Amino acid sequence: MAMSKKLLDLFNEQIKYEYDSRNVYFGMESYLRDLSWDGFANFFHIQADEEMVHCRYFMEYLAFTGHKWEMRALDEQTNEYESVLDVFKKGLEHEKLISGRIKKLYDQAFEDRDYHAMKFLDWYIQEQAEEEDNFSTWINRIERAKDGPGMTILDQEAAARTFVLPTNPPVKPL
Ligand code: OFO
Repeated sequence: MAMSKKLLDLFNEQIKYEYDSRNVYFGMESYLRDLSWDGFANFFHIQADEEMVHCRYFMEYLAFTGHKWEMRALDEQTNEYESVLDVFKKGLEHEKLISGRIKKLYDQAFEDRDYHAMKFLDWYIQEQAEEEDNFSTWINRIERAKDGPGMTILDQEAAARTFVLPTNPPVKPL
């Protein structure tokens, strides 16, 4: 299945972005583990695992359409933050950046009239809306808890997050 050069390049760039996302969240986990916020740390551990799945779907889509994926150089990530709230705010910022990248991909697929790619990317459009909503909700709740005892309750809630493989993958697994 042919793909334009521009779209192929954006797909490969997205593999790097999703991999970088994993490392952004491992950096956040490291910061939170160091402060013994183990529940929040778990939240970001799971978030990092999900990023690997996002990354993998892009690889699988390329393989499925007869292309080789590339492994591009990753960016260095930090594990320094100011607070739990800061971590979640930076997480939301990061997700907004990724949403922008997905829209760029979609724009290119639209320009190419690559209907199959658009269908694949629909999954990510929905996923990014959910990611942004999830981070915004946690930010609101953490702001309400204001470093009081409510923070411990939120930490315990975050500890319960588990990794669940999506039941509706956008591409057939290899
Ligand atoms: Fe891959 O959604 Fe987050 O970054």
